[in-house]
Formats: sequence, C-alpha cells, structure tokens
Amino acid sequence: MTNTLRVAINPNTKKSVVFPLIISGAVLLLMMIAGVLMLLSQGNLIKLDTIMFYKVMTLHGTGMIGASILAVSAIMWYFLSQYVPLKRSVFHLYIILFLIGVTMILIAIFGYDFAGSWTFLYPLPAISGGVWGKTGAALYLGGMLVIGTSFLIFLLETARAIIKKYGSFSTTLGWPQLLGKKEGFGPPPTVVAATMVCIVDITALIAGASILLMSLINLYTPSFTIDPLLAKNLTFAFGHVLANSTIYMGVIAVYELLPRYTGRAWKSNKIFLIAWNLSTILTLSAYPHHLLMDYAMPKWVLILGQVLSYINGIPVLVVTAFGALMIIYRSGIKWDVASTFLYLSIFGWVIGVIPAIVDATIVINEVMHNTKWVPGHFHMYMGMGVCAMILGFMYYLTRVEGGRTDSKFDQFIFWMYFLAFLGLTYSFLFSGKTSAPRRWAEHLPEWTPVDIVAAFFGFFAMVIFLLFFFRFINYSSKIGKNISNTEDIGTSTHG
Ligand code: HEM
Ligand SMILES: [Cu+2]
Repeated sequence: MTNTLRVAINPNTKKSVVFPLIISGAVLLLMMIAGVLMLLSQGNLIKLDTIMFYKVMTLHGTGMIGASILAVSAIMWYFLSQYVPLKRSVFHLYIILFLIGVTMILIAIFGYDFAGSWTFLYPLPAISGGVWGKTGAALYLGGMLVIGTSFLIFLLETARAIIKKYGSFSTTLGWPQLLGKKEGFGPPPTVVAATMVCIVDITALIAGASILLMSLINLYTPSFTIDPLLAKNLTFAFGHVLANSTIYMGVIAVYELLPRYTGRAWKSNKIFLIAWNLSTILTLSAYPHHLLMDYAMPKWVLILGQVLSYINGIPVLVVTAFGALMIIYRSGIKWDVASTFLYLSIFGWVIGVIPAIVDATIVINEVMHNTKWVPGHFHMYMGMGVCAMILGFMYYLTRVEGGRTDSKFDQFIFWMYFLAFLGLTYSFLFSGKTSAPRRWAEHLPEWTPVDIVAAFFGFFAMVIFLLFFFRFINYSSKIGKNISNTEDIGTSTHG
C-alpha cells in the first residue's frame, strides 16, 4: 500500500528536508509558547513589561512567518525534485544562510532589545524612543536581509531548473494550452505552482531588499530619508506577498498527495491554469489592503486594492477545493491522518479567507483594521491552512518513509489540533468584534476574559503540537534510509 504513496526521488533529497522540518517544528513550538505568553499578559494573568511584550511580539511574528516559509519551501523542494533536477548544495546553502539570519534576529531582539515588530515599518527602526539603539535595529534589518537573500537563492535555483527543463515561465504557466497552441494538459500542478511562487516571491524579495537597505542607510545617515508612504508600500509588497505565498507552496503537498491516496491524477486543465495565472497577478497587486487607512494613498489604488483582494485568493482556492472534492468523490480513499490534515487544510484556507475579505472592504476596514479581527483571520489561514499542510506533509513522511503507523493517538492529535485552533481564532475574531485593538500590550478589563479564553486554546494548541512534534522526531531518522523500494532510486537529482 505505502509503495503507491511514495515519491520517486533520490533518498538523499528525502533526507535533506528532515533537518529544516525539525527546525521549523521547533520554532513553531517555541513561538506558540511566545503567543500564549502574550495572551496571558494581555489577560492580566501574568505581567510582561511593555518592552518585553513587544520583543515577544516581534519574535513571534518573525519566527512564525520564517518557520512557515522554511517548512513549505521544503515541501516545494521535495516534490519539485521529481520533475526538474535541483542542486542539493543550493538547498543546504539556503538553510545555512537562513539560520545565520535567524541568529542575527535573535541577538537583535534579546541582546539589543529590538521590538519594532516583524513589519519593521519605517521610520520605527530608527526612532525607538530609547528602547533600542542602532545596533539592535541594524542586526534585525540585516538579519531579515540575510534571510531574504537565502530565500532568493533558493528561488533562483528553482527558477533556473524550471526554465532549463521547460524553456520559459510562460510554458510552465500553461500559456501554450491557454492560447490554443498546444492540446491537452499543462505541466504538472507542482511545476505550475512553483512558477507562480518564483514570480511573486522574487518580486517581493526585491521590494523587501530595497526597503531594508534604505532603512539601514537611514539608520546611520538620518539625513537620508525615504518617503514614508513609499516605504510602507514596499514593506507590504514584501510582507504580504511572502506571507501569502506560503499557502501556494504548501498546497503542492495537496496536489501531490491526494492523487496518490486516491489513485487519480491531478491534471492542470485550462481552468486550473487560468486560476494560477490570475493568482500570480492578484497576489502581487492585492497588498494595498494594508494601506486602506493611509488617506494619503491615491483613492483609486485603494479601491483597486479592495477589489483585487476580494478576488485575490479565490481562483486558486476554488480550483483547489473543487479539485480536491472531485478527486475524493467515490474514489474509495482510505483516509489516514496525513491525508485528513491535507484535506482539512483546504477547509482552514476557505474559512480563513472569509474574515480576510470582510477586512479588505474599505468601510469595514476603517473600523476593524487595527483590531484583533486581523490576527483572527490570519491565524485561521496560517494555523488551519498553511500549518495543517505542513503537519499533513510531516505525518505523510513519517508514515510512508519513516515506518510510523497511524494510532488512535494520532487521530486524537488531528481532532484536537483543529479544535484548539478554532477556539483560538474565534477568540481573536470575537476580541476584534468587541473592538479590542491588535498589538496592545495592555488590555482594558472588558477585553481580558476573551484573552484568557484565547490563552487557554493557545496553550492547548501548543501541547497538541508538542505531542505531534514528538511523533515526528521519533520517526524522522528513518526518512530517506529505506531504499529497498526500486521506485526510490531517483533520476532527478544532482549535487
Ligand atoms: C498557539 C498558537 C498561537 C498563539 C497563542 C498566538 C498568539 C498570538 C498573539 C497573542 C499575537 C498578538 C495579537 C495582538 O496583536 O494583540 C499574535 C500575533 C501574530 N501571530 Fe500568532 N499565535 C499562534 C500561532 C501563530 C501561527 C501558527 C502563526 C503563523 C504561522 C502566527 C503568526 C503571527 C503573526 C504574523 C502575528 C503578528 C505579529 C505582529 O502584529 O507584529 N501565530 N499571535
Ligand atoms: Cu495582506
């Protein structure tokens, strides 16, 4: 049975994703603890002093987004290796540089008190009101730059390999099929998704690198200033796109694994290709929803931002949700914990998009944007969408490559994970509804009961994640070692 579930790639490639998955699992766990600490402090059950609260918030935001990117990029690497020859040495370089960046950020936060949030919005890094100095800000911005560069190297290798094999991105986005020049299906869904991710993330990283560099110069030469509105645009062209793209990497696990479980292929038909082409443009152009409160922005940009945000995630979401239903319908699939996680990640994605669309509406945004409604939506999308895909993939790896068998305990973990995240995210949305602002270290007495409920669910999520992580660690050392299966002798890897 597990033979049909296996992916035919070089065992060393299989092994190479284990370390980054362990790192991201450990970071997710630690950041969950940080999240619970913030909630306990907002709920007045413990007291983090204000500076500590913002340090923890900066750590949590940066760590969660960073850990998610690391894990989903490993997913993309793993499955893309079937279709194009990728250099393993580049993957290792990416991980090493990534970890150097992480170390710089940790030193910035804990050694030099940097607490300017993961969005490092100009000119905050330079004017901290005496909380942190230049060194702290420079280490943080520099650390982000190193992480960004590492991810850029990863993407450039991906892009190189795709273009070398298929000729161009227009081919891998299925333009020949869409323009009627070629019959049949487009390239494998994984290749289409990886192309989209390369396009949007390389663009985002260029925007990010330019604002990071300008902020660094401004730090040491205050006479060099940046138009704050331009700075904010660049920052969100970076932050929004990068965070958003995690789901487009994670979903590759769904495209690759549900067909293996059902014995049916997931093909890139025309509708699939149109959806991914649309999402490429929309993901890049929806970020102005972060600037709806900036009255200095040209009105037409904001209106465009609203409209494009509505449709931003929808094309790919619809083809994925519909595709998943089709592939499962009457397939006689034998569910295991991994496939259930992957299947329900689509549900997490769907329900996370709804409050996002509400928030991207200008009239609602004016009231809601700085409330906990916003963390409510992205914790749904990240926790039950992206992270569920990551957990699904990790469960898959330990089952099919690591010899784990599903136990009642794993099923328990699955249900409790979703329950905990539903509780946590609904508490956030409820806080938003009662006008509790986001990013406030101190909460008014009327907001604290919901903070305590959220802290309970957050703690619960953390314990469940810890149990899951133990299961992964226990079986992880076997991944890539079992080469008895001839399918395993991959043809698609160098280096
Ligand atoms: C046990 C699970 C978690 C808990 C308890 C938790 C808790 C929190 C809290 C309390 C905040 C600050 C809310 C405020 O503005 O007042 C926050 C912000 C944030 N969280 Fe989480 N979180 C969890 C999981 C996650 C996950 C899985 C991700 C992403 C993969 C994530 C990403 C973020 C980000 C990006 C922020 C924004 C930080 C900022 O405003 O600068 N969190 N979280
Ligand atoms: Cu956004």
